[in-house]
Amino acid sequence: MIFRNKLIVVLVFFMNCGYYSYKGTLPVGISSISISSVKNNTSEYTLSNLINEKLSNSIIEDNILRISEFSSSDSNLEIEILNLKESPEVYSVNEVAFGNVDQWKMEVTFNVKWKNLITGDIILDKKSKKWAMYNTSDLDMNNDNIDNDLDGFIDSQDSDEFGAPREGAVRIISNKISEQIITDLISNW
Ligand SMILES: [Ca+2]
Ligand SMILES: [Ca+2]
Repeated sequence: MIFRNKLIVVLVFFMNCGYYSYKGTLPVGISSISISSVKNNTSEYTLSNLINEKLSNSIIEDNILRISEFSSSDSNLEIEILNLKESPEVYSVNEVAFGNVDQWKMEVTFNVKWKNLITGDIILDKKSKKWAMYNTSDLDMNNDNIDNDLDGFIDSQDSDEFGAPREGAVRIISNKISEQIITDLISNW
């Protein structure tokens, strides 16, 4: 019986730690967030939806903040996609001679502004960049010999690498942007 009580105490302790792990790093008085529709200055219109969907899901799943309407929220998040660049990344000697490029780098610059709606303070205003690699030969990302998200795992080793080249690059970048925003929200300032 004593053992069982101790076990319960230990369990409650760990459950509390888990629950408060994010809360402890959030700004004082902030428990909810509203997310404005993503402002997208690029012609890659799917970016907005992908980022919004992934970000909202992560905030809910990780129990970071309650998502609510702007009018009843402690804070507001504005995401602006500033630009998208695509540039040739890898040339082989022969291919340069023939003017071919077999890898492209897609790079998206975005800005995140997080505002405390109670005090009017800007908690975070940060510009970042995320990128992905894709092939020009229309191979599936799972079979292109490229580490598309630059995480050290290639093709079948990496569950994030699938789909048509450009489409996959947009998806990978959207995921990276969402992850970066989550990291920024729960980081100390
Ligand atoms: Ca990879
Ligand atoms: Ca790949």
